[in-house]
Amino acid sequence: MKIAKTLGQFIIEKQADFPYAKGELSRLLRDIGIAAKIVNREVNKAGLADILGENGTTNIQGEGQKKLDVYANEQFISALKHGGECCIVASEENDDYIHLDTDVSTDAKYIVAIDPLDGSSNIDVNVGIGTIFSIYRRKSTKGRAVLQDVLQRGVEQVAAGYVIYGSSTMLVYTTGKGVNGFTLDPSIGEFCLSHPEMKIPKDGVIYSINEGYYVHFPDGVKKYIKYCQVEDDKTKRPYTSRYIGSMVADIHRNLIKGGIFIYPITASAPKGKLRLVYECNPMAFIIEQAGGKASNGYERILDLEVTELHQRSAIFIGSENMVHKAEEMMAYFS
Ligand code: AHM
Ligand code: MG
Repeated sequence: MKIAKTLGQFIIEKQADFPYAKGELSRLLRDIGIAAKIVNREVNKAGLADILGENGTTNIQGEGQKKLDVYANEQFISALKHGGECCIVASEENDDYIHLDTDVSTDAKYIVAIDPLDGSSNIDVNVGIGTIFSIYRRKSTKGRAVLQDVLQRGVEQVAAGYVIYGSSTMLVYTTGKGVNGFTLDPSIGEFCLSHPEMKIPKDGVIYSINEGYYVHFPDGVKKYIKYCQVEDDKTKRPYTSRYIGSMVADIHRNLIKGGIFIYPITASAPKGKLRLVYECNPMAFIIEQAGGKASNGYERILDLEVTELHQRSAIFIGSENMVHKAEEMMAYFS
């Protein structure tokens, strides 16, 4: 039997792609992989351990935190702290960013933004959830890193990835040279290369959007949904609708099969629901690297200016031609 390359082996092999690399980014990615395995262990036994349900706390956006949200947040932060390559971690679960370096140790070069457990509403019902991470190099050159080091545009990311805890657990990441996917082999406890050089089809037949909010959508989105539902042999319409309610799982499926995921602005979320720093930028980087497209309906996600840690954005992401079509309809009503 051929033995697949492990994530650790792959990361080291790819280190040579970076002229400035001294191994820090590789170590950082490795640390995230280790934390993902620990979180996976807890997610998998969630029904057995006393870890389901509410934690009794809320995050900055006023959303109730689940015990697993809090657990995953602690695991990733602690892995990054021990690793020593990350000077600041910004998490969707924390009000403010956290310094991992000290006044006397300011050598760490990387900033990590993380959504430790995305798709929280699916935790208690055994449906796929995920982790999303994004890595930047710090820009400031003196002293400790500052907020501006975190508020970089998505186009500045040096790496991004997600972990999907589903029927099997996968880690998918990019360092700007394509996208590779690794499946956790529980028998050896290693992520093994299973999906090399992932490419999203240019066209797809899946659209993913919470249609329950239809009445609150902008006209361009309503028009696009109607377009998806009209019969047309040439474009294989009507498309099929699939919405899990876990961004990672919805986008992962569309990455493999072709499709579009939309979370637009709505009447109740006038700036969109999803967070630019923790969710939209990393997923946009991955999908673009796989040959797809990501926009807020009008502009490329990765070019958007970032002014706040917990900034929200609308997102249209997936197969290039599908996102392009949706943008055309958004432009029609603007
Ligand atoms: P979370 O980070 O609190 O889990 O929220 C993000 C999730 C996404 O994974 C998903 O696409 C979206 O929220 C679902 O929201 P809705 O229930 O409004 O459709
Ligand atoms: Mg999230």
